[in-house]
Amino acid sequence: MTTTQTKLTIKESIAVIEMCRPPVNALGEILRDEIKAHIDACENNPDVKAMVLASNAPIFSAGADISEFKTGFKGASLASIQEALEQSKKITVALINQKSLGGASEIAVACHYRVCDEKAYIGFPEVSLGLIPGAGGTQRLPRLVPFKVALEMMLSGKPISAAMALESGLVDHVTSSEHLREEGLAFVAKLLQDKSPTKPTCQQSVKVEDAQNADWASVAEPLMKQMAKRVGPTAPKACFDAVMNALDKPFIEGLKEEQALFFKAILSQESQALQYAFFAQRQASKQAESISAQDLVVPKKVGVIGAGLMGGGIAMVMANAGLEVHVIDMSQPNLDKGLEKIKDNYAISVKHGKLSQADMDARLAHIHGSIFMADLNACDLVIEAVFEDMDLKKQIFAELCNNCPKDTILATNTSALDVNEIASVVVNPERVLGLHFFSPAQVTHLLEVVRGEKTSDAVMDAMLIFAKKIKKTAVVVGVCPGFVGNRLMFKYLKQVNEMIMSGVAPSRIDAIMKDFGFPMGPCLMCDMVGLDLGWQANRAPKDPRDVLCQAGRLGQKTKAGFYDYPKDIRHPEESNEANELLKSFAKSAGVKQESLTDLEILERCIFALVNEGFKVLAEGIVARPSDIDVIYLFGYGFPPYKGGPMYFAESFGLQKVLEVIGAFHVRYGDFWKPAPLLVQMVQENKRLKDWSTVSAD
Ligand code: 3H9
Repeated sequence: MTTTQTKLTIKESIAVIEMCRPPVNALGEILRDEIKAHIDACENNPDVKAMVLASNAPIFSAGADISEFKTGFKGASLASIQEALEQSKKITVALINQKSLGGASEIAVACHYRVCDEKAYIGFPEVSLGLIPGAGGTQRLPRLVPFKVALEMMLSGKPISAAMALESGLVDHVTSSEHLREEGLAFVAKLLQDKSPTKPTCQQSVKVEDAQNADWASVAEPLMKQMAKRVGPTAPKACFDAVMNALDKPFIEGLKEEQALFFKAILSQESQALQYAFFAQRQASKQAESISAQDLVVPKKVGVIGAGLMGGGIAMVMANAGLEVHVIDMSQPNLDKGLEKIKDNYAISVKHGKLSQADMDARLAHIHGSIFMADLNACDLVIEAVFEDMDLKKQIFAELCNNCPKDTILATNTSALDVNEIASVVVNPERVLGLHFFSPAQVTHLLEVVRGEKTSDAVMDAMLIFAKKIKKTAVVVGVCPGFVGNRLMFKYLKQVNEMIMSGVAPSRIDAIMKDFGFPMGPCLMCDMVGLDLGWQANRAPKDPRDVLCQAGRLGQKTKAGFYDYPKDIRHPEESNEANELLKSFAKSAGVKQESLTDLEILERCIFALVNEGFKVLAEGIVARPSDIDVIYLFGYGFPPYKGGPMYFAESFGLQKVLEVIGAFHVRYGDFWKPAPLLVQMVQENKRLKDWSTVSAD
C-alpha cells in the first residue's frame, strides 16, 4: 500500500504504525484511512503479535482535524479505528510523545495499553471548542480512570501530566523523554513475553460502580459555570450529560447518546464561534510574505528599558520563557523598586501554589538590572517601556543606536504614539517596530506587533516567532493612534461616557456588558486601570472620568471611582457619591436625559467597536477582519463563544448592524456615521471573509 501520512514497520512480531503528518498529526481523512488500513493488515498478518500506534511528529496528535468540521467527515471514522484496536486479537498499544489531545486520546484509551514519555500531557480539550469528546471519550475514560478525574478532565479541557496519568491509570507505563521509542517497545516486548491479555479495558472496568452514589452535579457545577464564561453553556452541559451516561447506561447506549450530543454541540453558535477563533488566532500572526525560519535571528537576550509596571511585567514574560533579560532604569531607586515588585509578583504566585519556589528562583536568576544603557550591548532585542512622551522615547532610541549593535531589534511598547516618528531617529529604521504588550503584561495574552512603514519583513517574522516563544498571541497591526485595540476601545468608552451623561447608571452599563459575556463592565474596568490615565488636573472636566478624578476618586487605587470599595478592590459597591457627582455634572452641562433600553445600551457599546473596526480594516491597519476579533478576544475579554466584535456583527447580520448604526447616526450625530466599508459590503451583499473584494470606489 502506498502511504503518505503513515509508515508501517514490523520487527520481532511488533508492528509500529507511525503517524507522519506534522506539525500535529491532525487526524484528517487520509491519516485515518491509512491508520485503519494498517490495523486491518496487521490484524490479518500472523507474524504480528502486537500493534503500536506511534508518532513521527513533534507530538503524538492534536486530535480530530478541526478543519473537517466544516466539510464533514469522510473515510474511516475514529470510531472504526477504535473498534479495530479495542477488539483486536493482538496486543494494541498507544505510544504517546509530548501531547495527545481530543480524538487522539480517544484512540489511545481504546488501545489495550498506553505508554507515554515523562514530559507528555494527555487531554480532552474539546470543550474549549464548544464540543464534547465525540469519539467515545465520554464513555471510555470514566471506565478507565476514577470518575472524578474523567469528569474534570473533560469539563475543564485541561490535559494532565504523565505523572498524573500514571497515578490515575490513564497510562500503564512512563518512559524517559529521550528514549520513548526504545523503552516503549521494550514494554511491549515484555507484555508479549508475559502473555499479557489483549484486554478491552475501558468497556469492562468496574470503576463507574464506585462512583454511582455521589452528587456529581454539585461537584461539576463550579467548573461548568467557570467554563461557561469562556465557551458558553452548551458544551459544558452536554459534556456533563454525556459523562454521566457512563454511570447508568450500557456502553453502547452511552456511545450513541454521545454522538447525538456531539453533533448538536458542533452546530451550536458557540462552537462555530470558537472554531472560528481557533483558526483566527493562528492566522493573525501570519504575514503575506514570510521569510524562511532558518534565516531568522530570534532573540535570546532581551533588554527592557523602564522598570515600572509595564517594564517589570515584560521582564517577567521574558524570564518565564527562559530568556535572559536586562532591565534598565534611569535611577537606582526606581530600578530597585521595580525589581522588588517583580519579586513580589512571583512570591504571590508561589503563595497561591501556581509556581514552585525553585521555579521562582530560576526565573529571578534570568532577570538582571542596571542603570547604564551600555549594558544593553549584548541584547538581540531591546523593548522600551517608559511613559508616553515622544521626546523621551526619541532620546532613548537615539541613545540605543549608540549603545547596541546595528542589528539589534529595537521595539517600543508605546500604546498610542507614532512608531514611525520614533523610528525616524534610528539610522537603520528597518529594525524598529512596536511591541504593544497589554497590562498586566505577564498575564494578558495579546501582543500587538506594530509594523512601522520601514520595518523589514525579516524583523517582523523574527518577532512573530519570538511572540510564540514568549507565549503571546500576536496580531500584526499598522501604525495609527491607539493601534487597533485601544483605538476601538476609545470609541467604546466614548459611548459609555455619553450614556452616563444621559442618565444611565455606570453599574447598569456594567451589568449589561457582563451579561453579554465580558468578565467585567467598562466602568469597573476603568476603575481597575485608573481613571486618571490621561487626566489633566488643571483642565475643566469634560467627561465623567474627569469629574470623578477631580473629587479624588481615581479608581481602585484610591478605593473610590465609579464604585466604592469599602472592603477591598474585589468587592465594588454602588456609589451614591459617584452617581450624584455624575448626575450634577450632566445637569450643569445641560445634557438631555433619556431612557435607554438594555438592547440600546448593548448596541451602542458593541457597534461602536464594530463601526471603527470597519474603518481600521479599510485603512489596511489589519490584514483581515478576524485580526480585530483576535485582539478583542485575547486582550479585552470579549466573550470567546461570541467570536469577537466583527464575527458577532456578521452573526447579527451586517444589514441589521448598518440599520442600527444608521438610526444612531440620525439620533446622535456624526460619531455614528456608518463606516463606508460597512455600507459598501451591505450594498454588495458581501460576507466578512470576502471584504477585500468589494468594488473600488
Ligand atoms: C476532537 O478531537 C473531536 C473528537 O473528540 C471527535 C471527532 C469526531 N486540527 O497551535 P499551533 C494546526 S476536536 C487541525 O500553531 P502549537 C494549526 O491550525 C480537536 N489543525 O501549534 C496550525 O496550523 P497552521 C481537539 C490543527 O505548537 C498548526 O497545526 N483538539 C489542529 O502552538 C500548528 O498549531 C484540540 O482542540 C487540529 N486539531 O500548539 C487541539 N491542531 O500552521 C487543538 C493544530 O497552518 N490544537 N492545528 O497555522 C492545539 O491545542 C494546539 O495546536 C497544539 C499545538 C497544542 C496541539
